This record gives sequence, C-alpha cells and structure tokens, in this order.
Amino acid sequence: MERFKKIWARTGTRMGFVALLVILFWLKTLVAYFVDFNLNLSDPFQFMILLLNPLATTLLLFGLALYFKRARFFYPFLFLIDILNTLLLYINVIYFREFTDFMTVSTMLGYSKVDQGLSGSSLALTSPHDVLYWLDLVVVLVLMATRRIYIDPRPVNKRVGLAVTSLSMLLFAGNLTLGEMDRPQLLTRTFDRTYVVKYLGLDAFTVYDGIKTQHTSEVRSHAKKSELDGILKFVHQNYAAPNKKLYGVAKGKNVIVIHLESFQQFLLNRKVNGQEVTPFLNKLYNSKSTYSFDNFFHEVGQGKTSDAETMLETGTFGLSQGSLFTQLGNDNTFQAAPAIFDQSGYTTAVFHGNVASFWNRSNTYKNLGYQYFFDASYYDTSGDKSLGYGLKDKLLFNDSVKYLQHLQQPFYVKYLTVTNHFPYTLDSEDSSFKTPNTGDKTVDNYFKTAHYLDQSVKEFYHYLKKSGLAKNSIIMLYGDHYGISNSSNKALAKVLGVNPDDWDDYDNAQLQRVPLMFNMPGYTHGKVEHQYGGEIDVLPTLLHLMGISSKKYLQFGTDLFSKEHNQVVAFRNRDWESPDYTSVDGTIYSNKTGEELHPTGKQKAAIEKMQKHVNEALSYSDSLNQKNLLRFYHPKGFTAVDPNDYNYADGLEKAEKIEDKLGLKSTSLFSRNGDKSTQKWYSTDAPELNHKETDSNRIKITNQDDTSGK
Ligand code: GP9
Ligand code: MN
Repeated sequence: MERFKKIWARTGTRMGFVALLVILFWLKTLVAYFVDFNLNLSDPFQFMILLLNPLATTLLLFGLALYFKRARFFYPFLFLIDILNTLLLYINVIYFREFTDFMTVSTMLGYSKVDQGLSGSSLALTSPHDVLYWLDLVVVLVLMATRRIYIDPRPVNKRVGLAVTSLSMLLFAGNLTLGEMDRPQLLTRTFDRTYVVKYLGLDAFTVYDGIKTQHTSEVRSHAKKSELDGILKFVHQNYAAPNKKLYGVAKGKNVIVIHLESFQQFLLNRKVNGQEVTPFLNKLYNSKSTYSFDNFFHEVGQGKTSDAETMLETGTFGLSQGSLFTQLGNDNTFQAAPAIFDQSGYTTAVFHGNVASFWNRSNTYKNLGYQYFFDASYYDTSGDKSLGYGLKDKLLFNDSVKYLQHLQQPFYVKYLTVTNHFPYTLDSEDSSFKTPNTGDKTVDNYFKTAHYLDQSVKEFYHYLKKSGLAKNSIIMLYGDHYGISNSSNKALAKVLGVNPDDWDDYDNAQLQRVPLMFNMPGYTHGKVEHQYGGEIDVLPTLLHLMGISSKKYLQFGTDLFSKEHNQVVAFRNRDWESPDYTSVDGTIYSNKTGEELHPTGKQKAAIEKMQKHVNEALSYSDSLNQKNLLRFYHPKGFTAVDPNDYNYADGLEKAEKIEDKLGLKSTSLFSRNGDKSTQKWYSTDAPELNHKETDSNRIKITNQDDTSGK
C-alpha cells in the first residue's frame, strides 16, 4: 500500500502524469486490438510486437506536452492530444465493425460526403464496452478536480522533453525493425492495412497513409499520355470476343438494372423455418427467360456499393483504399455505360431513395454521363416511409413510376435499393417473415429484409408486365456485396447447415458469391450458367447482349458468355477465385476438397500465372484511374462527357418538355398510353401508403445542404 502511494504521488509531477496517461492510452489500445480488431496473429513474436507497438507513438505525441512551461498550457495540450488520439482509435473501432478494415485518410476526408447515411448504422455499431475508450479521461479529470492528482506548476527541463522525444523515436525504430524482421517490405506492400496496424500501430498507420494520399495527388498531376501504353497492351491482350449466339439478343430494348443491396447468393433457393426467403427472385433465377450465374462474385473494396457501381458502369475496379466515387468522382474522365448508352440513343437515369450526396453520387454521375438522377428529394421520405439509408424499397419502386413513365424509350435505368442494408432493421408492419434464431440479430434480420426486397421486386415486375414494359426490356439484377460480414459467418453457418466449428477462410471466400441475372421476358433459352466471373465482367457482357461492341473501351473484365472469358476473379486485396482454386492471403485452397493445397510444379505455374493476372489487372486499373489517364484516350466515335451538361434538378419537368417537343414521336410510356398516367397499374401492399403516421425520431434524410448537385 505504502509503495502504491509512493508511486501514485508521482502523478503529481509532470513526468509522472504523462506516464499515467500514456499507460492508460496504451491499455485502451490493447482493448481495441484484442476485442474489436481482428488482426490475425500467427505467432508469439507478432503478439509481442502488438503489445509494444502503441507505446512509441503515444509517448512521442503525449511527450510533446513536456515542452510547455506553464501548467495552463501543459495540461490542456496533453488532454487535447489524448482526446484526439482516442477519437482516432474509436472511429476506427466503429469503422472496423462494419468494414473489417481501418479507416484511411481519404476515407476520413471524404467522410463528410457520406456520414449522413452512415449515421444510422454507426449507432447500431456501438457496443457496451465502448465506455472503456472514454472512461480513463473522465476518471483522471475527476481525480484532478478532487485533488487526488495534483497539478504540478514546475516545468521540466527542456532536455527532459528532448530525451523523451528521442527515446520514443528510438523505440519506434526498434518497433519498425522488429516488424520488418517478421514481415519484410512492410511499408512497400501497400495493399494490406492490417499489417501496418499490427506491426506499427494506428497512429503510425494514419500518418503513413496520409503521406501516401498526398503522394497520389502529386502522381496524378504529373501523369503523361505514354503511361497508357502498358494498359492498352494489357486490355487488348485480355479482350474476349463476343459469343455470336448472344451478341445483340437484347438490341434496342430498355435496360432496367436492379441493384439488390447487400444481397448474397445463398439467399436464393433457401428456406427458413420452411418458408422461402425470396420466392419471386427464385422464380426469376430458375426461369427460362433468364441467364443466371451461380459462380459470380462481388469484388468490392471499402467503397462497397459505390465500388460495385464503379465496376458495373466503367468496367474498371474500385480503388484499393476508400471509394473511387468520393475520391476521384468529382473530376475523373470516364467512358462509362451511361454515356455509351446515351450515345446509342438511350435515355439514362438512376432511381435511389437516399440523398444525392451519399458516395458523392451527385457529382460522379455527371462524369459518368447520367442524364437524370431521381434521388431522395424526388420522393416523400417522411415519417415511417424511410429508414437509415432512405426510402423503403416498395415505395421507391412505386414512387419512381411517375418519373419513369415520362422517360423516352429506349432507356437505361438503374434502381439502387436500400432496405436490405445493415443493420437490417425493418418496421414490424413491413414484414411478418419468421427469422431464424442464430443468436446473432444481424444474421436473423437479414433474412427478413431480404424477403422484403423480394416482395418489392415482385411488385415492380407486376407493373412492368401490366404496362407492357417487360417485353421491351432486359432486366439485369445483381447483388452488390456481402450482407453478412466474415465475423458473423459462424452464426450464419447454422442456417446453411454447416458446422460452425469447421468454418474457415475458404468458406468465407465462397460466401462472396452474389446473384447476377439477365432476365428477358419472353425469352426461352435462359439457364443457370456455371462459369466463374465477377462484377468487373458485367459491362462487356451487357454491352454485347445489347449488340454494342466493347472493343474500343478500356475495360478490365471480359464477356461472361465469351468462349475466351477469363474465369479468374480478382478481389480488391489481391486474393482470387478460379474454377479450381481459391487464394486467400497467399494460401491456396483446392475447390474440390476445400482443403489447403500445397501445389506441385505444374499447379504452381498455373497459380502464379493467375496471381500475376490479378496483380496486373488491379494495378493497371488503379493507374488508369489514379492518374486520370482516360483524359488522354479518345476512342473513335465516342464523345467525351462534359459534366456541366448535367443538372439533376427538375427532372420531371425536363422529361415532360422533351415529350412536348417530340409530340407524336415521343416514345415515353406516358405518351404511348395516350398521355395518361400508368400509375394505376402499380399495386403495392406497402402499409406506409395506407395510413398516416409521423415518427419524429426517425433519421431525417431530406438533405437541405446539398444544392451543389442541382
Ligand atoms: C446508400 C447505399 C449504401 O446510398 O448505396 O451503400 P453501402 O453502405 O452499401 O456502400
Ligand atoms: Mn451496398
């Protein structure tokens, strides 16, 4: 006891106080490391580095306070540093729970553009033990106020400050050496953030990442046209000629893209408690009018939905960090689907129940060449009509009709659904689906919102049929990415009928399958296709079905129907899938056995070739986008997009003006229906339309601030 008192008395000195805060911060970092982050420790050496790594940077930062002479600067500065550092730690904890990754500087900088939509789920991502991240600061302040910790008016000698700074730098050098010993080229292998945090800690990662971000913006301004050469060569070598049988089967038809939010393949043809989860989509999936895929994978990174959009619209990959939409969408040059369709005589539009600023869509869509963007401001999102990410899906489809019917045909339109999104909450009046009981609420409710999405699509299809649109359209449906993150897959295993104890990385990789369907009502040759492919392959596939050649464009995937289609699926972290092998973190699994494979000579060569292809595809795509090289590329017959031509305000008025101007030549559904609304053909059982209810606690998603996109 005496001894403790003696040590405690040291907190009344400046050095002792700094030491106290450093230790407390160290402890809470360890809480994050061991409770919240999943850092995949493989040996005791890594464990030791992990224990030590918060010390150097914390001491360096907190030690800076020692340079202040006056107590009234020393103490507030120290607290400020502590609070900022805690905040950095805490937002990473929250971020990790959803993305299983750390937050990059660019994500942080672009965050203001997406935080409105994220705020809904951020709350759901908190956990009771989060108190630990802030408790120490409160306790120390109370101890100071009650004079159990004394304020020391005596400044320390300047040399002491210098000594602490030098010591912490030395510690950091030691830390870096240990890290390099265990993982050579730690800082040059830029694609895995977990490594940097594991070996050097979160502060060091953030600084390192900030420097890289700065570097990228410089790289871009110095880029030269000749840097296209390697990319052109790669893309041309990789090009797969269309399948003659299918080229142009949907020529001239409307294209309706339905983005099934967070929808994984395992939901299809699945029953829970004896009830089909997605009966309507199952019918579509198995229909003769549909080409469906059962080995199709999402390939998104941190940009989630926006990465899926990037791949499907541009045929290039999302970025290795953050979202391409938020980072480059403001001013990058694209040769993307909306512009290609536009220049083939199509009207182009997006329907989405969230605010236009989310994922920086309002700006990016202009560079992609979208003519219309019917975002949340076009619908009544009040009261119980919307949830965290915007208008409920049944309402989105129903409320879109008043705009859709005025668009000139043929059109290329995209519906971005939102209700089947983490944390999968839904009002009880919207669904009576009986969820499984896995003990994980997220997993259980996922089935309920997926069921709701299925019903929403069914209602929309009913309208497509009644209005006659169906027979003139090709409807493409796809799941954008996983809905259940790897950390919840063990709970999910029970529903899938697998023993959770046998669950491993191989199983996680297999679960990244998502649906892809090309449905052509009236068509009779459809079937379930088994070739392997990913989101990067969708654009050339779709263009070829429409009878539009993809040859002159710089796209990184290949037509799924082509005999030359490359079946290696690249994931954003350089893992990959192929019909025979699964590569996770450098470990190869055999798809036949699901077991780890120790490749023989011949296999080795094949595997190396696949890895090389994945590395090249990703890095050429990154180079193209990061350096904005498409500004130097002018495919024949393609007119460059000028974002200033687009303005997403008053979409309806614009479409009606065009109808008026075209008169009898107008091809909109409304004109074709004798200038009468087609809304009467829409029927929905959405309860929100049948009663009035206001709930002021709901997240308000109507965006007052965003006038930039209008
Ligand atoms: C929000 C929606 C969700 O507008 O697209 O995006 P996600 O969180 O899936 O990336
Ligand atoms: Mn999404």
